[in-house]
Amino acid sequence: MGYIKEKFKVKADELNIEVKDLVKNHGNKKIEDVTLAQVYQGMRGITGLVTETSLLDANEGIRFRGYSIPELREHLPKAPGGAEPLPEGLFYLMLIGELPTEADVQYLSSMWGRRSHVPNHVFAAIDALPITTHPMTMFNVGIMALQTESSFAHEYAEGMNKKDYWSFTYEDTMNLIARLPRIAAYVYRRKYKGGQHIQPNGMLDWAGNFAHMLGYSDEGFKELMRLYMVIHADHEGGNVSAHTTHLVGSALSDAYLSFAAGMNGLAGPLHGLANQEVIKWILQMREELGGGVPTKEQITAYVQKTLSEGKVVPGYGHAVLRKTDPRFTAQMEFAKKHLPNDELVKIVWTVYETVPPILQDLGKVKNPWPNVDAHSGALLVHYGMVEYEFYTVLFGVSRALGVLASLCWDRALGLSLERPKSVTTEWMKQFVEGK
Ligand code: NMX
Ligand code: MLT
Repeated sequence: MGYIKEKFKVKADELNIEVKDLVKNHGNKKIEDVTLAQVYQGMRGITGLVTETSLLDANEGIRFRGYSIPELREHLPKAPGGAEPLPEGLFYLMLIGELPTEADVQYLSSMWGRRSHVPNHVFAAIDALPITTHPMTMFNVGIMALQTESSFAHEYAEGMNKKDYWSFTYEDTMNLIARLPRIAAYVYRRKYKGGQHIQPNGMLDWAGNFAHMLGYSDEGFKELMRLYMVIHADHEGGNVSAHTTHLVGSALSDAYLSFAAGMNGLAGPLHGLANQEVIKWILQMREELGGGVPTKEQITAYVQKTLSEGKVVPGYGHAVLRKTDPRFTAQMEFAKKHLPNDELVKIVWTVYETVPPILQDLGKVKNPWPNVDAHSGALLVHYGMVEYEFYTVLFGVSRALGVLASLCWDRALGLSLERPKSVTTEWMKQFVEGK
């Protein structure tokens, strides 16, 4: 057993004792009341899940094991000569609950490098799809094809003891994270680069190697990938991709099946697909207005048109956040440092100055501020990645870090099958009438 796995087991044993004690001694404590509106409106605000890896504050944004994004950028180990945090370090933090050392990060980099082999039938499954297939569908077909490699599914079929669930979930997690960049890069190069694939470079870190396999040698793009993979990794447990992975995992579906389910949620336009929608919206606006950086007045008119057509303004609003997303701010800081004169970036910033008051004036939008997806496309286009339908795949590779670290915790804590109660509207009507 590797030392990170041993360390995880020690942490999990400790927390298991605390959780058993909490449930035994405080299990009847009421957390909050649930209203009828919450049941109809996406269960917003109902505390119904435990996720160890991160916690969201509506006004401050995400903290990973207590660390904000600016703190992560300061404290997590960097690549040689780099300034952005390595995602390996964030994964370690989310899994173990402590900041990693340089050695921990190197251990993970080389472990994921060693485990990154993808069997040929996965590529064959992707190749069987028409080239017009959306990259998220290709990505997910690749993940599903890779499920043949699940140690958890194999051991379960052999009659695994429930005490070992965590161990094989851990193995699946490490193998899947190691292989995802290869699958994602394969999808990208197949769809957009004539199938000219690039072999991995075992000397690079996980995100640097991903950038390399995508075909980007620019150090700036590698740095962007490191930051991108860190900031998209986790957003506590209730978001669609995290919650879905957790829910499907609660049926003891293995990490491959659970993560693929989460990725199908990420592919929705109100969730991860919003990153492609943002750049599509901006490019269409720029084209309609004849090029250049539009004025605030022009943007206002374009936003009004979008709203009048019954569409949302992509990249703005959030189910939980009530301020500018710190993930947007981190990308803005990256842009100020590396590409302050980029035209698309300037448009993103002018949209940021223009959209919030318009949404606020609608009187119904609870959060008029930008989310993570409002900025990412402009950065990617700058480095030459213009194929915006691919953007959600990048989000997905990153999201694996958080939701799979959480899945390890789910199995280590022996969390139950998730099965909330549902009722009919007839039941609701009778309840309201006091019957
Ligand atoms: N543009 C226009 N209308 C909006 C927007 C927006 N950006 N955000 C919210 N609204 C509307 C929303 O459609 C709803 O209208 P109605 O009552 O007519 O159905 C009303 O405002 C109230 O919605 P909220 O309670 O503020 O938002 P909710 O929690 O339901 O939804 C989002 C959150 C994120 C789905 C919503 O803000 C949205 O559709 N934003 C645009 C899509 C987007 O950027 N999604 C990415 C989220 C981050 N991620 O990566 O997952
Ligand atoms: C996310 O990163 O998952 C999104 O911001 C959506 C959410 O938190 O609900």
